[in-house]
Amino acid sequence: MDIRNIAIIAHVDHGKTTLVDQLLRQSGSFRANQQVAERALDSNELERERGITILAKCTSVVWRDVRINIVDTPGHADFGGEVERILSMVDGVLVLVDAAEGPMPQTKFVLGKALRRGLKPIVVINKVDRPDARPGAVHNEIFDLFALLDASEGQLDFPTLFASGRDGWATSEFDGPRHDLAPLFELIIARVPPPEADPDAPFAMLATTLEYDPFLGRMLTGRIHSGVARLNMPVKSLSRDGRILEQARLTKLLAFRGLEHRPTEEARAGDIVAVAGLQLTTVADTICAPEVTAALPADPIDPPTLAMTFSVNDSPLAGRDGGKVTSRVIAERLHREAEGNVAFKVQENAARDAVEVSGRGELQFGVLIETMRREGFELSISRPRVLFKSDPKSGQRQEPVEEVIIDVDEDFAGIVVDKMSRRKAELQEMRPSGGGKLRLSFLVPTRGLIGYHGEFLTDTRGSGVMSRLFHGYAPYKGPIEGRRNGVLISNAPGAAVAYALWNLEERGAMFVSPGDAIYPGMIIGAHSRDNDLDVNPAKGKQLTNIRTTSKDEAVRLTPPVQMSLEEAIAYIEDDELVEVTPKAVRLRKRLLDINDRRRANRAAAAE
Ligand SMILES: Nc1nc2c(ncn2[C@@H]2O[C@H](COP(=O)(O)OP(=O)(O)OP(=O)(O)O)[C@@H](O)[C@H]2O)c(=O)[nH]1
Ligand SMILES: [Mg+2]
Repeated sequence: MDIRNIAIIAHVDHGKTTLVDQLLRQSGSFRANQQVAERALDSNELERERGITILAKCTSVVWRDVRINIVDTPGHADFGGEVERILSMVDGVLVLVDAAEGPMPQTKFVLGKALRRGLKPIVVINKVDRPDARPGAVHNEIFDLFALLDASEGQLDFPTLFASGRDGWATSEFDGPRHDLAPLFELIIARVPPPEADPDAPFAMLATTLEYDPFLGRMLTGRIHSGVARLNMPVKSLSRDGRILEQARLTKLLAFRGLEHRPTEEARAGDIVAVAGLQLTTVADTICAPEVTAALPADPIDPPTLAMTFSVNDSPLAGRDGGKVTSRVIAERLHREAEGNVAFKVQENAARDAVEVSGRGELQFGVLIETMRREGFELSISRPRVLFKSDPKSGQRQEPVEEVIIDVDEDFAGIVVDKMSRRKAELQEMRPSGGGKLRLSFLVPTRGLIGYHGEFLTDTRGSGVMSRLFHGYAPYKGPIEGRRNGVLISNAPGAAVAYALWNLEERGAMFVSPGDAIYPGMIIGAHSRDNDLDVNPAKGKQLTNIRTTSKDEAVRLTPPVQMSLEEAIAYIEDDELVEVTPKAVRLRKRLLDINDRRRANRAAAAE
């Protein structure tokens, strides 16, 4: 059968997974009565909850006797390291751009990678149904972006479709007929070249993504570069530098058919398949017949930019919710994660009571921690640290820098520019983006962005949109001020009392509600001043002989600040920790004892 391999790339939320739903549906990949969830490919629990794609996934549809393998990619920059490798297994890309938002940082990033690989993209201006769509202007912006990214003549001549992935239509003229996605299927078959692959050479494929299947174990997905893969055939694997990693058999061979992974006996060069049976092989390694000697060329995996320490939960409330609490089970779990997820590196400290995990972004860490707490783990998490590099020539210290694009109402631009420049951001561009909004672009050290997102939402009353993307390494920019407020620290154990919280409200915003468990050293609120304050949130009203009316005792409390896991991690300072259990996320001082903290502060002041 004729084959086409394509990837769908775009900025986060521009509608990739929704479009795949419709491609599956309109190609007749579902049975007539099959119940299919919306964004069917976002199949894992956290993907469904958060409405984002975390792992790239493969599917395939048949259109007029041509099999089209489709790879849906994550749009969020934290998971974007995968996209580059995925482009190595396809011969064409659909670049989706939201008809209202236009090209965004991740569009530029993934498009740049696709153009450099020599792929000729098909542009889909998506969500044309949006009332604020501006397809004409967006089309021009996309052309400018291609030019900016040094597209070749052939690439600049890109075909464009106007579409609503959600409503299931695409058309080559903006005012053309809005029937179905046939124009998109036709364009894919006409414009994407069939894979160039030699079925007569020995078998070789590059492992491109890795997943754990509860039944089959380690599953490696890739495009068969040459030859034929057969069930149970003996294979070996080679690392990028050509070392032999292991010898094994292909105990499972799976083809992607709609939403299913279908076992198959044989697959030929050019097709995308998943294989099982290898234990040590990972992404960017070559799986091949025993007689092959050279590894296939592969891009190195992006280095991590952020690190966090995971340690045992040693708060007084430890062990109440979770069954998995010891440093040994935590370390084992993290090692397993790093085996299956190439974006993470894991290292135990010398004392073996904490594990340093390095990765790429706060969201990526958030997803890992959330997964672990659902599995019953309790953890203490430190503030993320940026990983520095030293310039090989000058030995100068370098730090990761990100490109940040912010859309805000004009009224909020001042405060955003002010806050960003305090975080050592450089304003690159400021221009109107329609509807009284401004689009600001900055280059800013990753260090400066930790913890900014929550503040940004408050400053712009929730109306601002911010997106960020790894830009590169630049010379260290000097110290950046941290959180400006101190915190309110409990000096009592027990449970928070409404009356006490009501009295504390004038000191700052609370993080706890009446009845919540507290302990000495736990952070229960933000202080409105810059110093930390020890307070007693458990202190009730003095009872007197004369009973007051019950009305008098019912205090009205401002609802507490509810932080998500990621917000909590971004909020804390170096001398603080986030306590994570299956049921709770609490903030605490690293040193719980007030005297220990005083001593540490004195020592720090003396230095
Ligand atoms: N108006 C409109 N909304 C759409 C369309 N396609 C998708 N959406 C909405 O846009 C949101 C994001 O859609 P997804 O398909 O998850 O986007 P995605 O590009 O896969 O997102 P990530 O994988 O997280 O990068 C959802 O709320 C969709 O309902 C469309 O054609 N029109
Ligand atoms: Mg998606």
